[in-house]
Amino acid sequence: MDETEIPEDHPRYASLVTRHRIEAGVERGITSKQGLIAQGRGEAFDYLLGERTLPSADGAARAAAATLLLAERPVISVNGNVAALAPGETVELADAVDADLEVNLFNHTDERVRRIADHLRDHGAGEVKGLAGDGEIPGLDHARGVVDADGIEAADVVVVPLEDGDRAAALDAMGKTEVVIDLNPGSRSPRTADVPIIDNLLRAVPNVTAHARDLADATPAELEAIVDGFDADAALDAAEATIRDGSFADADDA
Ligand code: PTJ
Repeated sequence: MDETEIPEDHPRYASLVTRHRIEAGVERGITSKQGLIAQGRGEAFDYLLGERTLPSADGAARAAAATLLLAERPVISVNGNVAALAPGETVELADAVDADLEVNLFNHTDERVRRIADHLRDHGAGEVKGLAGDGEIPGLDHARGVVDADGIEAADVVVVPLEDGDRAAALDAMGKTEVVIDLNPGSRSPRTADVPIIDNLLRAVPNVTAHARDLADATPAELEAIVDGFDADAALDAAEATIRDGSFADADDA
């Protein structure tokens, strides 16, 4: 079934569209087969969170927007799942905060990097980094540590949606400020992040863009106040409490 054939009134419409996009990503050589498994894990957490943006995740998205607007060299890291699920939205976020886009893969192949870069360009991206591979994240084996010297290696702020825990820790050790988007509040990467956004990247990416547009005229002092007022541990705790309380069943109250 084509994405357009999924009836919009189907109770699991958003989930079916998401699955279809990941499946299509695998078929096009953009998403890895492991991406299907990651998607399944994500869906389970999304269900437990009520498939909505928690107020705490919205606060994190605003802090992420402020962090990106204050950054000197922000980079958004794109993997096979991000490229399949939200290519246009990711390009829009990069435009809104003047960030570079870099393809950075957990299961690296040059072919997949090229395909993802082309896919982002088809969705309006200008330059896409990740093809040079002339930099490194120290402390990781070669394939996992390959980045561009003028991209992630030189960045001050990195957005890493769906990042693996080891790489999140290695980026942290390099002194990067990290914005992580991940539906699992117990995962190591959001726990390492300066700004963990516990939300589906399909909702989180456009939400950060909306906050960035809203904050476009804010002064550096106003942006810094938003960053300083954000409490990463409280945001993680709020998501975890939602899952533990089973309050996802009351999603309409959010
Ligand atoms: O394209 P590559 O080679 O870079 O590989 C990308 C994946 C995602 C396959 C790779 O990084 C991987 O194996 O990731 P993990 O270790 O399975 O972690 C994926 C995390 O993302 C899990 O914590 C999921 O809950 C979460 N996740 C999955 N889908 C979404 C999500 N978080 C937010 N939005 C989603 N749509």
